[in-house]
Amino acid sequence: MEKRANPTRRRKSGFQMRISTKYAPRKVAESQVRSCIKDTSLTHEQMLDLYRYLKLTRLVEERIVNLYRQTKVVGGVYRSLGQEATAVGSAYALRPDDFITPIIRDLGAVFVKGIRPREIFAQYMAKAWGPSGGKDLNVHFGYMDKGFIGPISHLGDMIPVMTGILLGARMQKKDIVGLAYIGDGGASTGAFYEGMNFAAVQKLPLIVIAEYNHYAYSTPSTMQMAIRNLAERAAAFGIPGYIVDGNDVIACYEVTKHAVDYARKGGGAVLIEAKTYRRKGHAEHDDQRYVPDGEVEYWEKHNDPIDRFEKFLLDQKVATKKKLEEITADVMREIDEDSEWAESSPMPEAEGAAYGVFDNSIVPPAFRPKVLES
Ligand SMILES: Cc1ncc(C[n+]2csc(CCOP(=O)(O)OP(=O)(O)O)c2C)c(N)n1
Ligand SMILES: [Mg+2]
Repeated sequence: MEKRANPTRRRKSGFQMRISTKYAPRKVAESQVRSCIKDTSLTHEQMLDLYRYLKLTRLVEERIVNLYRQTKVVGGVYRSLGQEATAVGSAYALRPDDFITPIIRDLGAVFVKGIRPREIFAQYMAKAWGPSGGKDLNVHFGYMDKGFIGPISHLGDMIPVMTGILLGARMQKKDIVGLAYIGDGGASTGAFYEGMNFAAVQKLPLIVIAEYNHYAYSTPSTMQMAIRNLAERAAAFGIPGYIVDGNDVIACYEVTKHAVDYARKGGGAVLIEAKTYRRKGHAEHDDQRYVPDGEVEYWEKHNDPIDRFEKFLLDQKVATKKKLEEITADVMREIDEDSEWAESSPMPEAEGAAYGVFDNSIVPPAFRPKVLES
């Protein structure tokens, strides 16, 4: 008689067993003030470094909003308010030669990668000295030498791009890991599935951070997906999935570090879902009228990633209040200096638009003589 596998056993070796909730958000009573996980390999110095990045992200974004209201910013302003810990904690787990590709809510990861506030201000104001020389906005720029791959707007497409980079790196015998970010909306695209699947089959060292921040534009995640957790999709690719508390910077670091070590050792791709919340609208122009009353305020009061980390640092005696204030003052000094630098920098020359976009032998006719001369 044909032997049939025990269905219970089969389920155990399937996706249920491969999703780890070790770093997932824990339920706490409303009266309890949340902190961060204590089980960490981070040194005190590294923790203060993380704190600096969190404050830098929040305060740079606040300054950009300020500049936007003065009509000095070109295009929209996208905030990561309330979800800064996801980007900062995860990117901090990488080596400098590893690659990242952020989405719009990951300014914190961009800073961890070594990009300076002045570059972000100049980019938002479309200045000539900005990284894309006024050709594109916000985080849409890249530096290959820093392992920073600028995203294009098309959701999902950076997953197969990063997969390709990692395949190329393997062929060149380079030992790098790639970290790609995706939103709950972006994770519904075909490109996401194709990229993840290829990375899984090839056992490429791809770490994907899927940010469950409750909205894609005005669409709540419950109308975006029929499953509860994005991490469950790991089962479809045969890779490990993790759920992490995206507002706990230490948990975000630890889970990513774990995934990075696994991927670098040849384990292959990993999907990490960060549970967080987008406290602002899609962009500054969005008044969030689709958000239920009190929801934003709830997250602000009970689950702010910076408040939580400050509580952790003080409770664990990693720093005094004075030390944290000093770090913040230092960050503000840098922001003042850098935003002034960007504001006083020039706008691009019109003909610069012809360079660095297309093959210069086929530039638009109006610019052709000048470009061919040079
Ligand atoms: C393929 C594709 N479809 C639609 C859009 C328009 N769009 C830009 S951002 C966005 C919402 C993204 O939501 P999510 O992926 O959850 O990221 P979040 O903004 O929440 O960080 C949409 C629909 C796009 N850029 N690309
Ligand atoms: Mg989203």
